[in-house]
Amino acid sequence: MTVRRTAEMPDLFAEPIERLAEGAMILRGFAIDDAARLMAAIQAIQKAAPFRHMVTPGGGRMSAAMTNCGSRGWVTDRKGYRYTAEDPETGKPWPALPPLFLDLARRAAEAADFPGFVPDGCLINRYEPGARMGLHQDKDEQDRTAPIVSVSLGLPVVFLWGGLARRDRPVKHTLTSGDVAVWGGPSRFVYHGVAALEDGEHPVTGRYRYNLTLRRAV
Ligand code: MD6
Ligand code: FE
Repeated sequence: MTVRRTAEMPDLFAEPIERLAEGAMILRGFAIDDAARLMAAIQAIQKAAPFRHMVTPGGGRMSAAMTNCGSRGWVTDRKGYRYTAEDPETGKPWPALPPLFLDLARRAAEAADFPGFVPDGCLINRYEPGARMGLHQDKDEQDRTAPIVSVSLGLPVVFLWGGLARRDRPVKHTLTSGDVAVWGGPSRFVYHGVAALEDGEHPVTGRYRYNLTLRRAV
């Protein structure tokens, strides 16, 4: 049984919650018990919608490989960033959101005080050693009220948590397998990124780190 912090029953056995800012927090270890099942779901998704290195509008190749599941998937190419209902590589709809993803997203959002979160898409990032993600805002979603729930699996990484202006100097937080970050409200458009992945070997993911970001795109 997993015991979590509630108002009535404080935190003796709960995983710690680390506040980043108003509306933003890291739920340490929240998805630990789901890690192996999440990994199995990613393997099934990538058979239908393989990981690929997308290109930014500026022509750069992203070092993280990406795929999606859900009724909307985030893509980038020379034409820009957007959400699509079909995988441009296969022409088919993105694979469905597994019930486990929906349930985890709802539970994590609720623990972070965003009840009733129902994502319609999940971007899956796969990092190999050396891959990184530069500072960015997630702002291609039509629904600006919903939070984003972000699940880390596999090798640890240094997460960069900035501010609402690009020039704000980021604070570093290490994210390890099973950590779940949730942010919304006044923090929804904070700049963030991840530093280059260090080499290593993880029992669940091997030489990779995966990150699932569950969103409400439309
Ligand atoms: C990553 N995460 O952790 C990249 N975006 O690999 C993100 O870009 C992200 O963690 C929006 C909300 C949460 C995130
Ligand atoms: Fe992001």
